[in-house]
Amino acid sequence: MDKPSVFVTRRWPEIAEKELKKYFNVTLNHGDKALSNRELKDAFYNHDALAPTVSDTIDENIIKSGKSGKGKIISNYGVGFSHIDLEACQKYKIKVTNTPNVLTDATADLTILLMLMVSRRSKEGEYQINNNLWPGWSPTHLLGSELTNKTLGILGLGRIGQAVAKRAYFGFNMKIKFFNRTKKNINFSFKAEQVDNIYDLCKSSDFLTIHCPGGNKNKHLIDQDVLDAMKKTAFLINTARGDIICENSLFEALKNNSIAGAGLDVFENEPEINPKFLKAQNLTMLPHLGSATKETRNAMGLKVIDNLRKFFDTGDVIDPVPLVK
Ligand code: 8YV
Repeated sequence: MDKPSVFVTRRWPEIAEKELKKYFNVTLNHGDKALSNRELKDAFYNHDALAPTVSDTIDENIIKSGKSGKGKIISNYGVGFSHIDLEACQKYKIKVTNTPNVLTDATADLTILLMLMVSRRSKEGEYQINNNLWPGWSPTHLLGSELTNKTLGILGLGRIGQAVAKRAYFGFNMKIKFFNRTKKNINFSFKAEQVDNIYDLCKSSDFLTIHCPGGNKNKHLIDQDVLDAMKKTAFLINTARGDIICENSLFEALKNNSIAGAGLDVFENEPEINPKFLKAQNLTMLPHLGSATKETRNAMGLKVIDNLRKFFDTGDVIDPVPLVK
C-alpha cells in the first residue's frame, strides 16, 4: 500500500524531516519561504495531510480545497493554532492536531530571558559596546531592576504559564499571581494566588507575562486601560501571540514611561515590526524564538509524526485541537 502523503509548509530540522520520510511520502517546501494561499490550497488538495506552521494562515479556502481533494488532516507544527480556521475544519470534518508539552520548557526559558534582558537593560548595554560608547564602569551606570523577590503576574496559567511560574518561584523567589478565565484548583509545586480580574493582576505585578492563546477572543486584551493599570515600574512580557497586545497603546505606554519596559517575542503582523517599536529604548524584541532550540524543534516534528501515524493507522490522534469553541 502507498504511504500517505504529507505536505510540510516550512523546512524542519534534519532529524525530524528524516523521520517523517520513513513513514510518509513527503513534499517539502525547498525554498522555505512562506507559501501563498494558492500554493497552500493546491498542497492540501493534493496531499492527505498538511503540516503548517504559525507563518501560514489556514483559511476556509484552503480547508475546502483539501476536502474536495485528498486532504484529511492538518497537523500543526506548533502549539498555538489561532492561524487555523477551526470553524471551517469543523464544517469540513478536517482533524487538527498540535504539538503541546515539547515546547513548554524552551518557551518558558525564553520568557525568563526577556524578563532579565529588559529589566537589566541589556539592549542599551550591548548598544554601548557595539558602538564604542561605553563610558566605563561607574556606580550609576545603566542601573536596572531585579527579578528576585518581585511579583510576577501571569495571564493564563496553562502549561507554559506554569513552567514560567516554577522558574520564577524557585529560581528568583518571586511571588506568583495569575489571572485565568477558568478557576484553577490544581496543587501546584509553587505557591500562587489567583486574582479575579486582569486589572487586579496589573496593579500588583512587577512583571506581567502573557501566556493565553491568541485569536479573536483575546485580541487586544492588553489595551490602554490594562496598560494604565500597570505599575509605572512594571515590565510587560509577551511570548504568546502578538495580537493579544494593542501595539499602538503599548508604544504610547513605553514612550510616556507609564510602564518601565517590555520584552516581546511575538508581533501582530509577523514578520513585520511596527516601525514605532524600533525607536523604543525600553523595548527588547526577539524574532519569535520561543521554541527555537534544536531539541525542541526536532521534538515538535516528532510529535507531528506521532499524530499523523496514529491518524493513518487508527483514525484517531494523540493531540487533537478541540474544534468546537
Ligand atoms: C512555534 C509557537 O515555533 O508553538 C507555537 O505556538 O508560538 C512557536 O513556538 C511556532 O508556532 C511554529 O508553528
